Amino acid sequence: MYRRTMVALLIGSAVGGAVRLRAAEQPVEIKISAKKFEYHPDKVTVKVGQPVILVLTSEDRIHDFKMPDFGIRTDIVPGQETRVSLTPDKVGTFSFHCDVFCGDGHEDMEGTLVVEA
Ligand SMILES: [Cu+2]
Repeated sequence: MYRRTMVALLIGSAVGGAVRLRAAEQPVEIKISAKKFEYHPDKVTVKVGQPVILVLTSEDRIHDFKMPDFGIRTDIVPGQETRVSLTPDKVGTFSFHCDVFCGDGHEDMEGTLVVEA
């Protein structure tokens, strides 16, 4: 009984390790464009532990990308790509929003990052 449990644990950790290794090989690039007063896409889904590079652009003026749950805050300047590396280490739904006042709809400029197990 004890032995069987140990074998199951070993197999379980080997499989988990393989998945983690494969996920770590190649970051996934996710493009998000910003304009008054929205992000496109405004919902992004990723896997926990999967390295991600957010490629942020703006179509009109300076916006911002702030995601407090992951300690991210960066300006998004028109005409350039802003790249942010992120490896989500927790499952859940996390919001991001604009942190630079950009006009009357600024307060509604937000989106969500869904991190799946
Ligand atoms: Cu704004």
